[in-house]
Amino acid sequence: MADYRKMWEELGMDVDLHDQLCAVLPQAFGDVFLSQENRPDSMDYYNMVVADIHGIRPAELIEHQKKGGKVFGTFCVYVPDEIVFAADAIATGLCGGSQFWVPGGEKVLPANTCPLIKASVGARLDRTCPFFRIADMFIGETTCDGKKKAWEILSKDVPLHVMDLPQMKRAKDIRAWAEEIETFKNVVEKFTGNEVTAEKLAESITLINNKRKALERLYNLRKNENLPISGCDVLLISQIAFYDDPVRFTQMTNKLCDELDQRVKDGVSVVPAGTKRIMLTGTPLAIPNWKLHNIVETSGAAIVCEEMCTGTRYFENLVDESKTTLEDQYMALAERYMKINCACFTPNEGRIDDILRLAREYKVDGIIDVNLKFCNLYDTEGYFVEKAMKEAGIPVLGIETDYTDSDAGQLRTRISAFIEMLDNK
Ligand code: BJ8
Repeated sequence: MADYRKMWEELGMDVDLHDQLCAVLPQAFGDVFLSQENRPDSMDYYNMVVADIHGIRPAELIEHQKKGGKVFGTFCVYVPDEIVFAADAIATGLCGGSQFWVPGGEKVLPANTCPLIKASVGARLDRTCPFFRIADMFIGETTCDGKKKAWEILSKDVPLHVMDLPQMKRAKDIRAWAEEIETFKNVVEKFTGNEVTAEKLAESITLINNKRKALERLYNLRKNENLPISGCDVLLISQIAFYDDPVRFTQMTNKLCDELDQRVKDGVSVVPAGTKRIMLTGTPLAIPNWKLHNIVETSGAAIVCEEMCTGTRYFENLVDESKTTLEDQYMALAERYMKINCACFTPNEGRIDDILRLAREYKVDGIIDVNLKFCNLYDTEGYFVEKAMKEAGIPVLGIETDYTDSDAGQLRTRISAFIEMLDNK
């Protein structure tokens, strides 16, 4: 890793504490990713991005700020990045996925808060993540109660705008979300001093759609019987999508897909024929949360799809590019974003339909429904997920986990038993 200490010091980070994180990440990355056999050559790009995760992209964001640009940090896939890029600003994901940040969050949040929220708050307050230092403004949203309260705490430390996400999907809720997107545009314009015109917004809609298309292309390749790429590698790419430069990310992901196309033609697979195909559903897996993928894929199965925000919920459905006025573009954005099926909505039957459809498309043998500890939304919705899968005859295993490694042994036992059951079916 290049030496970015000076940059981190200038960001006001706790560099000594941050060193502890830097000390463990390379080992974890090597264990999970570099130990895999027959990885596509094009994974080199993503390896490089992660190896310098707190260096390369933060340095680019700082360069952007030096030229007068702003950086917005987001925590949810409902927040439309298109608005940010249309104002010549940059959006970057901020969700924390490491146990390293959790104790910092627990200093101000109840212990029975989900680890994603605790890690995100801890990363900011402990000053151990450059992205959390660089972002000029954080954008929260009213998805779950834990996040709503966390925004109140974070807003004492950093400028923070909260988007009021409706919790139902009636026509009036979609209109309300379009209005909220307009309000967001006004906030972004004021903060950046840059006007968002219909032309600029059309450009950024295409920019983000292109990223979605590249991810969809990558996911479609996993539908092949011969699996050209592991679930671990696709998870890493999905995680990087949240903060990498969108143009470069799209190019590199399409380049990877070209290589995978060739693999499919040549009948190359990263797993032996007959390996059981698993889909994960549930709460997001923020970087560097690689625990479950690693366990599943070192227990004899392959992950072929993630019905998650670090997965299909991030890229499915495009924004209509044909609109030429801001009013129509807000509505087109609202319609696309309200097709995401997060458990914070009620009812949320669309998510069950998605899971059933994805299970068919990706020819999955079984589903693991994942819940981050203390997420009531996805935990409760697990009831419907399990019921629907049982009715459809798809084996399902429900698990709850956090960011610690303390349950890794137990998870491995349960997941191995599940895979064995699939093997014997
Ligand atoms: S669209 S899943 S990114 S809200 S896991 S913090 S819900 S208690 S992350 Fe999410 Fe947007 Fe929904 Fe996706 Fe709360 Fe649950 Fe924690 Fe969650």
